[in-house]
Amino acid sequence: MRTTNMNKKIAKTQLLVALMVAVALLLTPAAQAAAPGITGPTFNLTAQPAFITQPDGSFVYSWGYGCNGAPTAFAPAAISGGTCPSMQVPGPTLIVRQGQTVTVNLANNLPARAGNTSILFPGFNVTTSGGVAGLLTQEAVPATGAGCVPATACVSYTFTATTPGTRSYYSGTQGDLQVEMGMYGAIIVLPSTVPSACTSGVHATNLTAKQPNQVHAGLEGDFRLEAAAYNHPGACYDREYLFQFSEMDPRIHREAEQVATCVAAGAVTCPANMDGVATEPYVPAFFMINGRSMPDDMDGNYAPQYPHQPYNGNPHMHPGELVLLRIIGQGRWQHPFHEHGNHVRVLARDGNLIQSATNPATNLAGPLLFTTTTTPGEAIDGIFYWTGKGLNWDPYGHAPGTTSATCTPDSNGYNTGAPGAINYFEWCQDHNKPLQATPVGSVGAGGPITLPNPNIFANGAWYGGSPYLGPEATVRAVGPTGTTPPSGTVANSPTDEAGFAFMWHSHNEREITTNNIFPGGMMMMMLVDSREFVIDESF
Ligand SMILES: [Cu+2]
Repeated sequence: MRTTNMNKKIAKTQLLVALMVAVALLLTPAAQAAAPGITGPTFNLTAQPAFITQPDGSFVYSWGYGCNGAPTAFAPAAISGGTCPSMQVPGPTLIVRQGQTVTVNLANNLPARAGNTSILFPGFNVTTSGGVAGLLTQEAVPATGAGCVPATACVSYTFTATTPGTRSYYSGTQGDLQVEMGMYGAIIVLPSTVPSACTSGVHATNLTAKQPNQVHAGLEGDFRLEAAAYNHPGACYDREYLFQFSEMDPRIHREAEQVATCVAAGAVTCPANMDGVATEPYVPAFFMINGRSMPDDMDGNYAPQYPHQPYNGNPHMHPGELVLLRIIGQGRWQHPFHEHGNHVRVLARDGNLIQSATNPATNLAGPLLFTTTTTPGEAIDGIFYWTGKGLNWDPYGHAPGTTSATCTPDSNGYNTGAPGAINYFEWCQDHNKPLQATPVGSVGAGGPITLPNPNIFANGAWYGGSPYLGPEATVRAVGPTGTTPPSGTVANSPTDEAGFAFMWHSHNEREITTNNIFPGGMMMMMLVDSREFVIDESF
């Protein structure tokens, strides 16, 4: 991995240069993420067709679950403007509390030739009512009218949310076709009890207490669903994201559309069902995270341009925070998802917290993963952590010599003595070290990178011209003349994002394409923002 730096507003489509590169960027604060969904414990869902879009301009005929009427509520509460359309891919994220009795009522509004449909909830003891018997569970027959007409067009699934964690749900009927068509989603069970260690100090649910500095007080919302993923002190977290991996073969979708819309005329007869739609050979062309491909996944949740793909994939964090990743393999293939910047510490698989055999109350035993596997049907909860330790340069470039940027190392080397400090959790050994090796007029020892000569390097849209990041980058930039910034240095506004980004992507690089065009597919950017930047995921 090499590093470069960029200090300018960039368009999402320009991010693509960043393959295998950790980049520092400056974005307008316009990207929400979190793990949004709907709350129950009763959910009224419908299965319907619609077209989803891909960044190459394709409209892909798909089937998905959606809300049958308005949901009870949206979560997290800090995100407003939630939508739950009658068809979406992935299906609505169902958010419930451990111990609740969950009921999911499903109406089958798929095309008649799609036949029956159903939902499986692996990991739960499900009782069913209504519908007709199917191979794996009770199924709903195609509706012929509004509501449950016939009555067997609706089916109900009821179960107790016995244990917390992230799990998938998906069609239990003709799964090779229906899951491919988009019939999957996630269920998140929040723990009934949260350890006190997860709601105090740096993990306080009161963000004013958690981040009391002058910029954040009262400004930065809490976008978590809960303060801990499990009732265990090792499961605290500060932010959370849900990523569902899947892939699509457009040939299958095209054939299903042809069957669904076929009109018999004269000698032309139509297939009675989807049995003739071959699901092999399987040649996927779209590789999606939460139903979207890069760069669409970097637009906001509920962005109006994706009426049937409401969820994005665009993680954010401040240094030192614990980021909960909820990852599900929803497709047929396994996608090695690589979180650049650090390994991911696995908390649980399929809602099973991995605890130490000898000291389970305090110690967890999940592995550190270089790539998080996305085994089809499997869900992982894991913690991602990043501080900037060991970079050998100061990724935030706070104003030198000011009291706000004093870095006093704790026993681990981090500036944690004053949670209100703007550079809380900075790695003090690199404090004030510029990115650039021995730059003229810079403060402190030089960093690891030799930047291009400012006289030949075009400063501007991609590179601000300063060897520093952060709000002080411009004023700290000093050119060869000793006092003035390099020609063309682009000023940073203190309120602009000037963070550090890691490309997170499938390590099967065939999968970071969209319909064979690079870049695209399973790719996103983890944006690490120093704390002067308010991460606002509410719009
Ligand atoms: Cu990589």
